[in-house]
Amino acid sequence: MTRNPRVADIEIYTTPFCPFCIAAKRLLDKKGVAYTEIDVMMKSSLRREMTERAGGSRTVPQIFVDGEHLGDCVAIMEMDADDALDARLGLNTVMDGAADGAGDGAGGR
Ligand SMILES: N[C@@H](CCC(=O)N[C@@H](CS)C(=O)NCC(=O)O)C(=O)O
Repeated sequence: MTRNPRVADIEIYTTPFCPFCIAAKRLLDKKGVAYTEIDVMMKSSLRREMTERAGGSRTVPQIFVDGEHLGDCVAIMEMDADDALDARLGLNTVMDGAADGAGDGAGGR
């Protein structure tokens, strides 16, 4: 599901029937970013790993970008509401050719 190969390395720890996980994944899908899902349902070692990496947070989902803890579902939704999520996901890079003058400059002086 690599739709944007330039975005950061994103990991999300989940369990299968968790509505917050579904909502978080839906938001990441909407952003068009690829992510690695780590199902901790039957794996206490992975749940422990998640909690350690997330600074003690025990609930799922927990989302990481380039190895750094981003937060839980509500956290990424709040970041998105503040227009801060795209940059954290590596989506604010200038697209090749996309910024070529179409709007700027036409009526410059
Ligand atoms: N505020 C959290 C709530 C997450 C939450 O409550 N997750 C539930 C599953 S939907 C959970 O992890 N419950 C404890 C557990 O499953 O051990 C968020 O936004 O992600």
